[in-house]
Amino acid sequence: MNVLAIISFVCCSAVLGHPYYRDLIPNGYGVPNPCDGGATVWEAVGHYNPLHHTVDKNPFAQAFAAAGHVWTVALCQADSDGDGVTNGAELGDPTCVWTAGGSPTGRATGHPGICNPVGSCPGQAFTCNCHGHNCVGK
Ligand SMILES: [Ca+2]
Repeated sequence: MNVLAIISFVCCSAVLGHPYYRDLIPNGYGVPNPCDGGATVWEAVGHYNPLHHTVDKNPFAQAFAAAGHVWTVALCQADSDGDGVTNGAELGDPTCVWTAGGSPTGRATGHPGICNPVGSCPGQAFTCNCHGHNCVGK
């Protein structure tokens, strides 16, 4: 019985692993979807598909991983998607003071991994309405 409980725990922890990351960035559950003007939330923040954890990770996911999955001042001050707005400003932590479990000073107004307006960054060939792999031109 204990073995079954352990297997169940390992199984479900792995499944929930990515949503857990949303707890580690400010306003992780309120990142606006740049493809619909923020009418919906971009759930898979680190990915190019708003709803699914595809293999195509956006530049913010890569920077977040490089920071050890910790919201650091350097990560906050960086502009991972290259749209001229820092990750912190986009996620509602413009002064980079947020820590996990705390309340952000503002709300998320942009996506840190998807250039806004979409398509305006030379280094990112992402297009909206891509639901699957290869959402960006390589
Ligand atoms: Ca940015």
